[in-house]
Amino acid sequence: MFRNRILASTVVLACGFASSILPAHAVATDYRFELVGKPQLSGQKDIVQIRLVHSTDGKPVPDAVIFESTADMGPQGMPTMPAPVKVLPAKGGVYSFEVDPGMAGTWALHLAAKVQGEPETVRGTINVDLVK
Ligand SMILES: [Cu+2]
Repeated sequence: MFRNRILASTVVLACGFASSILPAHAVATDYRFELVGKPQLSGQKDIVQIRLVHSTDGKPVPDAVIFESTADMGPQGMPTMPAPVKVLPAKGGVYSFEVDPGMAGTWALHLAAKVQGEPETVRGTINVDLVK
C-alpha cells in the first residue's frame, strides 16, 4: 500500500519532469501531411502525391510506412461516399496514392502512418480536389 503510493507519486513526478525538460519530444501531432503539387489524372483515376513533414523543424520524413489510406467525400457533405485508394511505391520522400473517385470534387484522404522511432501512430487528413 505504502509502496504503491510512493510508486504512483514517482511516476507523476517523472512525467512532469520529462515534459518540462523535453518540450520538443516527438508526439504524433508533431507531424503533418502535405499535398505535393496537383493530383495528376491517369485514366479515370487521380494520382495524389503527399509528403509527411515533421512540423517542428519542417523536415520531410522519407521512411514512414503508410498502412491506412481511405478517401471519402466528407468535405462536400458526403462522408459516406468512399473511393478506392491504392498505395503506390514511395519515391524520394513522396508518398503516392491512386484514387478512383466516383465523382469530381473535394475529397478527404485519411492517412495513418508509422514513423521510425515514433511509438504513436501518425494520422492526418488531406483535402484534395479530384477530377474524373
Ligand atoms: Cu460525392
